[in-house]
Amino acid sequence: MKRIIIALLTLSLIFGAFAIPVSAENPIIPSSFTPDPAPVIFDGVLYIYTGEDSEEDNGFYNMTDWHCFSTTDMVNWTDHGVIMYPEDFEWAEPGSAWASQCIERNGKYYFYVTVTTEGGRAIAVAVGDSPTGPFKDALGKPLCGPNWDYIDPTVMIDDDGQAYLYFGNPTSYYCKLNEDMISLDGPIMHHDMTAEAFGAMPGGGGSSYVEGPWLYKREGIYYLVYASCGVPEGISYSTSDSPTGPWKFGGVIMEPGPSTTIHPGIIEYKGHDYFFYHGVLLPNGGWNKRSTAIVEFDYNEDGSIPLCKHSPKGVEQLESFDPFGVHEAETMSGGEGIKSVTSKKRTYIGQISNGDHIKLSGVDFEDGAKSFSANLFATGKGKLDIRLDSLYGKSIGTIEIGPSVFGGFSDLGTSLSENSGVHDLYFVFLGGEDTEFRFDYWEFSKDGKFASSFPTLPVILIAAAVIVAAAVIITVVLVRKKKAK
Ligand code: FUB
Repeated sequence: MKRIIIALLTLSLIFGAFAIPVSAENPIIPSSFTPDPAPVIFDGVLYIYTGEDSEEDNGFYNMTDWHCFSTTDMVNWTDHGVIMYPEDFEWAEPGSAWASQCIERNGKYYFYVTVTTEGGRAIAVAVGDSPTGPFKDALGKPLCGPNWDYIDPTVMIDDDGQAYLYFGNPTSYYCKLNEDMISLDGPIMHHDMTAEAFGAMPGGGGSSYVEGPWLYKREGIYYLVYASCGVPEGISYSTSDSPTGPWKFGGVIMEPGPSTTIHPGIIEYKGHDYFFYHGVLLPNGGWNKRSTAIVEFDYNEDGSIPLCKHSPKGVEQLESFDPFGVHEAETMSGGEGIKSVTSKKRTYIGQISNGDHIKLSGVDFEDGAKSFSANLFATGKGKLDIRLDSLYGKSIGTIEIGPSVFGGFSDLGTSLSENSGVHDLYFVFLGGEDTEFRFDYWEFSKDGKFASSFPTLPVILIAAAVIVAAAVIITVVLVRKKKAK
């Protein structure tokens, strides 16, 4: 497949643009595996918190860290990088970054996570001053647990200010939180796991509740959405007129199938209702390599939730994307062959090779951008081609990159040809077989100014040769002068 893409890219460079439809919008994040999505709105921005399934298989769920992503248009998402590792809880095991959720109270952000520790799993809580952290372990010990049932926290603050924490597999546990959000107000309770409350497990065997609870309130009704139906999991929901139940089974929202597990989150954003879950659609995806997807739905008049269909199509873009000003390369609606990397210094897109690309949807260039600057690194010679409307579409500018020196990123730029209006935007990387590109941030500008190029290896070698030659000439002249005296 990669060879065909590279051949088509080369043809489009030689013969000009042609349109071949590419990339569905599900899964929404192409640059890492993103299981267990938890959607939350802070200051008008929609964030999701996810785990990260490691490429290194350990035969189970090897989940190295938690990521945070944000959007304002539902299609272009910015990856804020790794926001925490299980190791940030000194008492927790590496690789145990299971499901999470973040909530704000009194200006602080409380990040509830599942980790494994001695004796079982546990719900931990960390605190930060922003939705993207940094977060710090609030307690130095579990908030709940250890207990092998204690996974998948979901938190809700009710209209009267009382906060509730739900979690659990295969039992639904709940407790009240104190206003400090890091201590329990009373004991941990659990529900009677009946078919009336949570539906009947297909084939018998009690209630269909499995795990992954998601608690919220809408128009006076409390909803508990959860993974159900056994393995593979589906998603069901129950309703109540109280945040602690008793719950009444409402129905199935998604039939079992898209993945072995399928972790739910529901939220209303800008007048639309969205159901978040994870499937296995990313290349190399699988039961423990999962990625977030979204379906839009409408509640029925009585508040019931319809059956949603798993689909690669994704959701509609809510507003166009403004490309002016500095943007992270980790902002995208699609892409291929790329990997989000969080180092000590920065989060960037790495592991990019010949033929790989990043896509942004519905980008509004208004009257047109005159220039483009990007912060890039390449291990060999290559280029970044900026294309419109299709992966094989019109090129509006090209930046020659690398080889970069001393492992450093360089600010590079180019002027652009006509690009006014709204377009899908593709950053396409072309280079040698072994060249690796890294991409940190970019900027379109209306004034035609672009960042100047940091000297690449050949330029540095030429500069060094000139300096050495000048030193030799000066020395020779001085020696001759001395002799002449
Ligand atoms: O991702 C690890 C576990 O798988 C989660 O905690 C569950 O909800 C299921 O998605």
